Amino acid sequence: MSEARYLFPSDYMADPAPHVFGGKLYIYPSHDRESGIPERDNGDHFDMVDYHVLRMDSMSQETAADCGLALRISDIPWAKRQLWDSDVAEKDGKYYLYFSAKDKGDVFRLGVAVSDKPEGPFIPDPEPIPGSYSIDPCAFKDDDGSVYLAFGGLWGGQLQRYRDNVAVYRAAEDRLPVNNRAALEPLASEPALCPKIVRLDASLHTFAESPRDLVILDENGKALLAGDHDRRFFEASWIHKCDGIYHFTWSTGDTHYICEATSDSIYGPYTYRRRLLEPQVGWTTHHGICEFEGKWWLFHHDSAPSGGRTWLRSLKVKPL
Ligand code: FUB
Repeated sequence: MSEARYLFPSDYMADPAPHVFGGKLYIYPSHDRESGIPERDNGDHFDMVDYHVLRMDSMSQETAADCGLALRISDIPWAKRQLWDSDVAEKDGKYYLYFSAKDKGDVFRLGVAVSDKPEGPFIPDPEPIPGSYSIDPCAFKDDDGSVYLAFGGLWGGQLQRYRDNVAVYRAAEDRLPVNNRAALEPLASEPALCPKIVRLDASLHTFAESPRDLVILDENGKALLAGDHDRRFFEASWIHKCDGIYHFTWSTGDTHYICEATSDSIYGPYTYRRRLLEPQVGWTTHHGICEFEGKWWLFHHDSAPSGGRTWLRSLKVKPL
């Protein structure tokens, strides 16, 4: 793969979700900022308060254009803090922004906000999506028009609290030291926690079913184990489809890789294939993949321009 280049040097943006709408490439990033909050495993230092949407009319453009403010946390009635990763799906000329934020009880939920334009501004629903939890929604629209969300993230993203969509370890987590969230992952010899996948109903405002496990198998057809830190899911779900095959890609978190698995069914099981991206400067590795102008592109971020401050990240892109 050739070298990545920075896409938006004038501000700190991360977690890129790229999509082509009306022949232009839109990027839905998190908008990093300096909050002064100390760095710790529950992710408090990622304290973002708004979203901007970026646009590329062509990949030959040197930098992405800022389409302006798309949504502020103060306009979301249910949200208290931490606007994390987001993604967008289009249906019938409307654009649905799915985002993660902590509610008034400090629990991560997924929200939806709607606009008539890909760049927003987006109007949020007054409540989070019923039954939603954790972080990092990836919105995938299949060929038949059905829209799915893949989501979930460990530690700061709180997925380790949940089993079968229920927060069984909420109280246990509150009793743990803040830098020991990993204690609620399954034992190393047990199957790893899975990302979740759910189909949205026709309104695109609610789940049509209970979220299911998106299972990732190893080369022997066995579910990846929790101790397999170089491959097990941590956060940053992304789905793209190429030649009828679904590609699920994700971050391994504490080992900082982006990995890829494939399936012939949206729900999986997916089979582990390869590593797509090596660790970058900064703790988080998070990406999005999109076809534009006849090529596939890998968007991601690193913290090199901020001197390694892991909560101040800069967008990058390279051809796949
Ligand atoms: O941007 C905040 C969080 O950092 C994201 O939700 C995670 O995927 C990680 O990139």
